[in-house]
Amino acid sequence: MAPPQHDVIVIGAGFAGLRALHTLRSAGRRVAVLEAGDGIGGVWYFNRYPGARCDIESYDYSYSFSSELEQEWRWTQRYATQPEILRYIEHVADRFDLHRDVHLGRRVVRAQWDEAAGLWELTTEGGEHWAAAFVIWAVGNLSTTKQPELPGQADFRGRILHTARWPHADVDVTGLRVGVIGTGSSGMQSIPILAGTAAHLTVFQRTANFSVPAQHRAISGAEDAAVRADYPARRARVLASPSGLGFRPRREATVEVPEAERTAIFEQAWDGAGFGFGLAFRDLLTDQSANDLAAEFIRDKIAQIVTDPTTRELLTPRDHPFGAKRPVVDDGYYATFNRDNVSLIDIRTDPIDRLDASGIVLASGATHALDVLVLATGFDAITGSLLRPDIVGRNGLSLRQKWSAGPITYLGLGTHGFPNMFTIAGPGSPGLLINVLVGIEQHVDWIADLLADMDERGATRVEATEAAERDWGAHLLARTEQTLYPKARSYYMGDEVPGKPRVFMLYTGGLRDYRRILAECVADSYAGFEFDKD
Ligand code: N01
Repeated sequence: MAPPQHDVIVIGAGFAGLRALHTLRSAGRRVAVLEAGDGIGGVWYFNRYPGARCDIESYDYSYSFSSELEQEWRWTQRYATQPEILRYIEHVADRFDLHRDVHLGRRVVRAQWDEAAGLWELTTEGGEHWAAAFVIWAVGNLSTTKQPELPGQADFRGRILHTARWPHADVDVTGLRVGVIGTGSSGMQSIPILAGTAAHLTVFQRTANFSVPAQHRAISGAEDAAVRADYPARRARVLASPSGLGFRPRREATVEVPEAERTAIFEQAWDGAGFGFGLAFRDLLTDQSANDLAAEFIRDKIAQIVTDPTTRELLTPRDHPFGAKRPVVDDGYYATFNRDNVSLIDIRTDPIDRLDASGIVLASGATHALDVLVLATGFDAITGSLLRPDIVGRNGLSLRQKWSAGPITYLGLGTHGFPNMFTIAGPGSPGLLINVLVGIEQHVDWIADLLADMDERGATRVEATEAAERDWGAHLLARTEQTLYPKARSYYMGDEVPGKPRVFMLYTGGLRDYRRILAECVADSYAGFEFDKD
């Protein structure tokens, strides 16, 4: 084999992969990014469904590494829409000349560590071979779509669309009968928009979900100027906050706050905080009584909004704590069910049996004629895109084998048996429990520093030790047990895919603690990692 042309291969050209390319290339490394899609942007390239937008404020869901970039980009909305985010990503790629090292249409299907050569050898779906000393998986937590196998799908004469594989050309549902399966963020964001033009919209709901209003608004020139003048302080507030959103939860226990004051705090958060509603108090995800109060507040809101009693009850979440399953930030979701052209079907009590030529047939025999069926059914989350390729480490150990009972990592960055391999914002890290942009930048900078440290040591190989990842696993479990997360069936726990191991896959201790732990690891000469030269 010819000598490799690259020091580092990064898989994925979303926010994480592009940041890794820029940072590592700026440090003088030869980097290539392999991207399965036909364009850059990762989830923001693929998730083009109507209403798709971020639920973290635009300024905070942006790169922080360049003050010039901060000053020259103008966000127009409090929560950026998918097209605006994709334009931003394209701008970054042009601005930092990233395209030349991004190779599109390359789905990596195999990665094999060659112990003698000290290289990762990668194979793409098209049969190309790539090699590099280091490999970084920047494949995202929510990128392998879940397409439920519905019997009779081939018979259906209408169109089937997945929210995360939405066509690039406009989809016009004017005058059509539309069905949506799934009421997570994608479903709840798209339902109000689809209802606006469809002749009839039928929502097939399995689990009622908590949602808080996004309170979208345009960003005025004055607000934008104020943010730009204050960017460093804003970034500092984000880094000091537990979730990377810049919100500091109140210190008091929820139940200790007098009822009238507590309700006023919830009202204020409902009216303005968007996703920050969940951070109104510090203990909403650790104390059941506190959580009950927040959940009841939202149930009351639903009761005030939805007029039909049967629909209202169906939309009211009662089977999990607020926030233990990813809550949604919506724009008019509950009110949409007051429209005459919208109906809600409870597929928990009357499951979907099959599709036939004209639409959905339920177990009871009831039929719903459709022209378009939207699958808002989500993803094989967190580990899906890491276990889809065949990743083979030292001594022929495959990642699928190693993670057969759930992901095992050290700090969410490396895993024993897989030298010179890193994951960004994936399992074992805070991942998507925090502002993932902050998590991504933190990981990329940490890896860049580690590689620089290896240069100084004269080391060429780095690998997490077995003991370190065992301790980290125990720490993850201990932190999770302090929370209400295990009380919900969620994709955090692997519940979204039948047969997936049921373990909580992320670090729940928050951004500040995680940053401290990563800094301590560095200060201790990268304790928990082994090098071929110390
Ligand atoms: O996916 P989901 P999503 N039969 O997994 C249902 C991020 N995101 O694409 O709850 C019937 O949340 C499933 O039902 P149940 C965000 O992190 C962010 O909506 O399993 N129903 C559920 O209702 C989000 O959390 C933004 O009972 C089936 C839904 O489909 C994550 O992406 C926007 C089914 C899936 O919900 C994923 O969101 C969009 C089946 N076989 C997404 N399988 C923003 O930034 C699944 N369901 C705002």
